[in-house]
Amino acid sequence: MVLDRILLFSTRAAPLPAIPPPGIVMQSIRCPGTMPPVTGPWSGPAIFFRHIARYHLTFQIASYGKFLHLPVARACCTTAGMFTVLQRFAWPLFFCLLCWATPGLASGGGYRPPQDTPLLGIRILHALPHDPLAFTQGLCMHDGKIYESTGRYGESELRVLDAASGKLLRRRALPNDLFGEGLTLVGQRLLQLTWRSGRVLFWQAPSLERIGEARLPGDSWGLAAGPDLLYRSDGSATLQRLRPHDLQPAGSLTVHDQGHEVRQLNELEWVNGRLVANIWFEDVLAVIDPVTGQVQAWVDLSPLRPLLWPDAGVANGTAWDGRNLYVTGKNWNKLFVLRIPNAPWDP
Ligand SMILES: [Ca+2]
Repeated sequence: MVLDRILLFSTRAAPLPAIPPPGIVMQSIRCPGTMPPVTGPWSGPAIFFRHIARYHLTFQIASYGKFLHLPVARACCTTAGMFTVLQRFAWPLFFCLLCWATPGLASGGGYRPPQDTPLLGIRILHALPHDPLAFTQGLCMHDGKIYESTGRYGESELRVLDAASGKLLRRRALPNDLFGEGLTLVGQRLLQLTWRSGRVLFWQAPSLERIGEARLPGDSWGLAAGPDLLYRSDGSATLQRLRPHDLQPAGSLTVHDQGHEVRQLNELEWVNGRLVANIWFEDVLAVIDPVTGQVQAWVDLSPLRPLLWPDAGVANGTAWDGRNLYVTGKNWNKLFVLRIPNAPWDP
């Protein structure tokens, strides 16, 4: 999450392609041999380098394309201007050089779905507007409303949106020392995690009246409510089960796919007896068996990326209304309503 803050440079919005008509299933093609799962001691650096490379090469450098002409040339004519330009481009240039110097890491890093696990396409029903300033950390739905938790110190909020229009209905600011994270509903009570403060905030839905809080030690990323238990992610491959009435631990669930642990589990959603998880920095959703931890399928969100503005961050935010999947991300300008053909949660 800290990395996101470093990476979110201000860039200019570019024209976006139109949303395709609802009937079209969008699915990328697997490239055999190019998607190995990364394990072992190099997996951490590999993931890190690839994420950096993806951000800067795909978005930042592309976004700066127009900027690289006259303004830069003029700025480079003075020492102060040169310093400003170098300062602005230092991180992209540094990481580009690093990735070019270590092609194995840059191209082979990160988790890739094994070939035997289904990779599902998406059908976009429609797209709602979404506040591009919302650093989305949690999303859930109830009774025609979308509840959203946003992060960052000094900017974290709890929001309620109209599910039909995406319009912001109400918002509550968190104290400046709290970083909003995962969000779920238990009855009419909203539970909002905070990142490293060990505090869970309770709110009444839909009024967003603050009704209390509880302690919950450790890193908190995502939160979902199953019929009997809550599931909390902390960025590892292991989800913690919690009792919903007192948030006491009730075991854990390690998520794996074809023998490989699936790390960076982030925002969560309970969908018809399955857990659906965002993976930090990946445009996929993992569909997880909540008993065994096995990934039953992956949902490919990469077709959404070209429909977003250039500053859109990672996919993070999944909610289920009983029929459709609502998907957004950090600083996304859209909230998509999706159907997933052949999903494991279908009857
Ligand atoms: Ca969710």
